[in-house]
Amino acid sequence: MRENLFQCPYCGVGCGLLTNRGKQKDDPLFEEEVVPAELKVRGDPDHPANRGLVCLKGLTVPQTLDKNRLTTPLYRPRPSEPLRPISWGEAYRILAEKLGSLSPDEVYFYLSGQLTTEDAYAANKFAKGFLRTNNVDANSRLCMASAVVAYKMAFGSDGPPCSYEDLDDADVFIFWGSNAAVAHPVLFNRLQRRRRPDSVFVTVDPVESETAKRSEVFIRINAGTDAVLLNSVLFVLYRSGWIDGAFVKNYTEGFERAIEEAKKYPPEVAERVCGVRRRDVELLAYLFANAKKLVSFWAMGLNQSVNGVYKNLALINLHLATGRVGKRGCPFSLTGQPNAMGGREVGYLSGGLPGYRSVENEAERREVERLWGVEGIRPKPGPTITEAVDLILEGRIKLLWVVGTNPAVTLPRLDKVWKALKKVFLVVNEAYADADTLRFADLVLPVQVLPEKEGTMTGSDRTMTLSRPQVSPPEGTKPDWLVFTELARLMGGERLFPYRSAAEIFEEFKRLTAGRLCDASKLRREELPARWGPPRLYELPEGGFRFATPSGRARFYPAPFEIADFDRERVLREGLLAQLGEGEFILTTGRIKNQWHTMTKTGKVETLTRHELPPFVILHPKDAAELGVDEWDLVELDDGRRSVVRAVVFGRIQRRHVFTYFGYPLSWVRDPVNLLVEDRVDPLSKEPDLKFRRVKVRLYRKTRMGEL
Ligand SMILES: Nc1nc2c(c(=O)[nH]1)N[C@H]1C(S)=C(S)[C@@H](COP(=O)(O)OP(=O)(O)OC[C@H]3O[C@@H](n4cnc5c(=O)[nH]c(N)nc54)[C@H](O)[C@@H]3O)O[C@H]1N2
Ligand SMILES: Nc1nc2c(c(=O)[nH]1)N[C@H]1C(S)=C(S)[C@@H](COP(=O)(O)OP(=O)(O)OC[C@H]3O[C@@H](n4cnc5c(=O)[nH]c(N)nc54)[C@H](O)[C@@H]3O)O[C@H]1N2
Ligand code: SF4
Ligand SMILES: [Mo]
Repeated sequence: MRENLFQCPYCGVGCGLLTNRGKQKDDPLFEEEVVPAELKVRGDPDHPANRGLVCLKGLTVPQTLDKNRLTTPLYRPRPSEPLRPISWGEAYRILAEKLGSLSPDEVYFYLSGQLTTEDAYAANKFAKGFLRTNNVDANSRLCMASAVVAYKMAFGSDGPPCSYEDLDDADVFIFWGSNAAVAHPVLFNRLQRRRRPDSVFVTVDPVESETAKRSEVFIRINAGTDAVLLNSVLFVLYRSGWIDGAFVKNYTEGFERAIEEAKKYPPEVAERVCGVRRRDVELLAYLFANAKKLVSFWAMGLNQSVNGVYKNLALINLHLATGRVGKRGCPFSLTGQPNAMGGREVGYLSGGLPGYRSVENEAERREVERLWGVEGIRPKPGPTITEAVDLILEGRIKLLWVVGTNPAVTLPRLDKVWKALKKVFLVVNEAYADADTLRFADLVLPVQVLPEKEGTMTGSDRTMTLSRPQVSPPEGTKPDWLVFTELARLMGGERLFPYRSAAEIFEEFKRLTAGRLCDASKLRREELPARWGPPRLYELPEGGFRFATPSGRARFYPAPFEIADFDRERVLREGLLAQLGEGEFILTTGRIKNQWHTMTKTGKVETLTRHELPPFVILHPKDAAELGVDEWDLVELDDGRRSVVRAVVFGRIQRRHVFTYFGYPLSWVRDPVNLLVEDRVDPLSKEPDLKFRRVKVRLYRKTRMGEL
């Protein structure tokens, strides 16, 4: 066991970080008590995810640990009163009483891909196994839900088909709706280092992102239209005779139906709808047909859309059509959060159970009941988080317990969310006193963060890392798993929650994965980091493939284009930008390099905030000229219901598009952009359309840089 190792608590690359704490307990440098100010971090040269690399966010983790921490539970008996400190004992009593007085359907848990596997497991078991409610969802719903559904539809499971080793000998990389240079920096640097003269990076994005700038080819696409371009590429592959007939015949099903749909999107349609050039469609087809090994990465530019699952499937179709699963390539979904993968393994979305199981599958449900020693796990998935907001407003959910996420900024339709957070009895497990959601909280429980506590997480390529505690946590705080454990015991759940350590939860979790696709039962905690499953999940040792579908074949799907805010047929006929009236734009959103979401951690690090721009929106200089605005002028974005004001920076963004960061905390802006973002969702994944909104843009006020 590496005593001085922990996993970076930020992105899904899952870097292993080493500290100056001494290597082992018998190491003379080893210290039991280290304070954050003395903690130093570097990349672990032996960790398979980063091999010694680290980015600025990872490097500055120690500086996030000792600022503005919560150290005692807080409570207010009435919303009109301020929060005041109470003891843990009182907090548990209040919770036990509340939970005891409500029916399971009136309680809802909103969890996070930033929790350790043990934290997430305990919370999920508390809800689904102890209270017996499936009213559980996680911020992964806003993140990788579409990828999960598409992977399952195409391959029969949502285990990513390949691993980081598969990146080392590929020559073509496509970043489709992924700004990996910013969002997955160590992964991107690893690719950069291996870049050869013949390798090609392609980025498909409405904005010339950092990733686009570092790519040979940048395809500037209209937001929301990816399914058209992807289908068009399939059409060109087909027409050019570039389909890998043997792979399609031997290992897939459904090709004909997918082609029938693709035929509706010849390159002229992609030109018109997506605003791309015909030769870019042909280039993509050429690369899929002729690369030695082609890996496509995608992230939120595909997932966060009403068309999210079909965008994913249309991309997977290209890989299946050209046999690019395995030695010759891979469709690789980049997970965002450090333990979104662990969340999948634990089954913390509304329909999941541990070991990639589902509440709807009777046999799987019974198995978990037997392993947990409970009866009556509900067979129906609970509502998703956006549905839960409506149920709160209708008065049907009365208690909301938020763990490891900051919905007051990051959920769509914030006007509604704020009303709901005011109405519900809101419990928040949180580490920082300035986290935005606390403004609405009735009960606050102060928790520990990594690397103060022990826990495991699974990174994008299924590598599990054990984080050992590196500093002593602030007094008065507890790890999330312990909160659920102690409360359950108080409520009569000693048998279900016997845990004295995170390690005991991990052992139980492992048992629940035995014999499942994500089988981690043989991984020894002391030997982590290690990956579950073979490097290529569906490739057989003797050659060939068997996918996790009933037939063992991967499945093509027809992947039709859908769009919100516009008439689909007119968009197909006349193009997207042609639909925009005067002053109308398409708003899209995403990340910035040095901040992590709502900045509760990265906002406290001087090195990271020093160079941050004031809250900005990217605008094309020609559009700015038409609006009569200069760089740094303030513009107002308005969806007819609410408006948001931002400073203009010029960028190479698709015409009639604007881009802004969604994570500004309420201490930076009174008007987070998710006031404008709708809560409509993809019908299959229920993932919200977080990157697409028709808005009006107008000059708000002329400024000079110095004023801001
Ligand atoms: N620095 C930093 N890194 C992070 C995070 C962070 O907060 N900060 N968060 C982590 C998390 S949880 C996640 S989920 C990942 C997200 O990682 P990414 O998905 O890579 O990040 P985003 O900036 O949200 O979106 C990527 C790109 O999608 C583009 N885009 C918008 N609409 C469309 C569209 O319709 N089509 C296409 N093709 N592209 C579109 C945006 O312009 C943007 O450049 O990042 C992780 N890493
Ligand atoms: N418009 C728009 N909206 C978006 C997105 C977008 O691209 N565009 N992206 C979406 C995506 S992909 C994501 S992942 C979400 C992210 O949205 P959130 O998850 O809401 O954002 P964070 O700031 O990461 O919030 C994490 C919170 O948990 C706290 N925390 C940290 N560690 C721990 C811990 O161990 N235990 C507990 N209990 N708390 C802890 C932090 O202090 C912080 O308050 O935003 C989504 N919203
Ligand atoms: S790449 Fe991601 S996991 Fe690695 S150090 Fe940076 S933020 Fe942390
Ligand atoms: Mo995410």
